[in-house]
Amino acid sequence: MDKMTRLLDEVELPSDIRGFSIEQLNQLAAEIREEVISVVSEVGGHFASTLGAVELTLALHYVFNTPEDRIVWDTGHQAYAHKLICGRRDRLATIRQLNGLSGFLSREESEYDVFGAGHAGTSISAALGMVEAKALEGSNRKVVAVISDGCLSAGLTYEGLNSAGHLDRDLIVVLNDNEHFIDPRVGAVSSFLSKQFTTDLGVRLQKNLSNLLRNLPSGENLKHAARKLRDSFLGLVTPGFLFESLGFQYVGPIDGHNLSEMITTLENVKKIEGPTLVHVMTKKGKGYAPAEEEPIKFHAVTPFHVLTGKAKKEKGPIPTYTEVFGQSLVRIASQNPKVVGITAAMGSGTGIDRLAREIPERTYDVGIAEQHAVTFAGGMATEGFIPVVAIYSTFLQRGYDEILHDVCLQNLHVVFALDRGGRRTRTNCNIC
Ligand SMILES: Cc1ncc(C[n+]2csc(CCOP(=O)(O)OP(=O)(O)O)c2C)c(N)n1
Repeated sequence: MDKMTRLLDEVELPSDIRGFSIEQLNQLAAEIREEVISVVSEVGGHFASTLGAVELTLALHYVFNTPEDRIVWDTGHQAYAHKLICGRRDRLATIRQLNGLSGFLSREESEYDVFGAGHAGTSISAALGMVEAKALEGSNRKVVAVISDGCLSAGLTYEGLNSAGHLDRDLIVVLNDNEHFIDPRVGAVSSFLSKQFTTDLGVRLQKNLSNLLRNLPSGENLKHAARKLRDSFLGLVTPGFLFESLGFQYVGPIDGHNLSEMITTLENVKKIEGPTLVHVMTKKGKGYAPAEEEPIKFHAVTPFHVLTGKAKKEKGPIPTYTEVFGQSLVRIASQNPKVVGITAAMGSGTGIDRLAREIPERTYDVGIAEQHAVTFAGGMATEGFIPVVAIYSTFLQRGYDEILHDVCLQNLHVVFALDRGGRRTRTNCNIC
């Protein structure tokens, strides 16, 4: 494609895309992917999650009047496309470098980053706060929280959902479901999402039951009863059941790479009153084959060759701190059957994955749930086990109270292995 005719060159801010046709938006999505691949392959950074969220980013900024309407991204590692169309294209290559763009969301960086992020699970609570403030002011602005499926393992997410169902305001939650965390996803709720849904059973049932309903003989009572039966039945086989029981209206699932479907759905959702959850299915790594095939490896990358997907810098002979930790833990756990390993969704990052491969029955990945990881360890310690809790230092802030209350004050033997304790600057975050 001729660089001079690129649509991306015409886009400085989201308002520039609102007059685009679907065809143009699709072209823009392809150009954004090219740009993200080109920049991240040079400077490294988070990668696969942004590739999966390109169309979602465009649809949101197309339908909602940002920055007046608020889009609250959870975690922020998937927001490179958002940065590109929100005035920061010229600085994308500085991302995660000293004095460069933040790798996550930053209120200092842009008025489009309405809530700073980096730690997972904050979007629903923050967005609900904005909705409530808006209601007190009598404003009509819309507030959308965009949360990925991994964040459904975070306790804070449920505190937000629970409160939202109770307050019953017009909060829109977009669930970006790519069926992954960094590592394979874990937890009862995620298996609920995948088992019940990705089989397509829900979609087929919805279609079949709706057809059946259409062909029923006339008679309002009969139709009403049949509709209720359809909805209750669907509730049992789609994740809608989970969210509806928390007070949300559930919409979806929709194809997160189909701009037309997403735009129509979001336009409709804008008119719904009360808390609404839109379930969007996306593919992590979309548009770059090596990342689609290995989304875990391409979650965050060092510079790589675009043609092969291979890292530019080969790994040296010296083992990393993470490898030494992982090997040592396996050795110690092999010698002592009381030793167990615990991670909070960071198995590969912390090196606990080595223990998971060697002694899976004594390794626990509890999801993005640091607080739970610490108290869970305390519980095991009361029974004579020696839990080794490996958590990046920044995320263990979540479990600080639990360290004091559920481990220290109770004089329990829990080993904390704090990873990535000393390499972070404000903008250069090596966390994940
Ligand atoms: C409190 C906290 N713990 C751990 C992390 C590290 N982390 C960053 S992204 C991520 C996975 C998020 O999965 P998901 O929300 O599904 O997003 P995806 O990467 O699949 O798009 C994790 C565990 C974090 N950012 N915050």
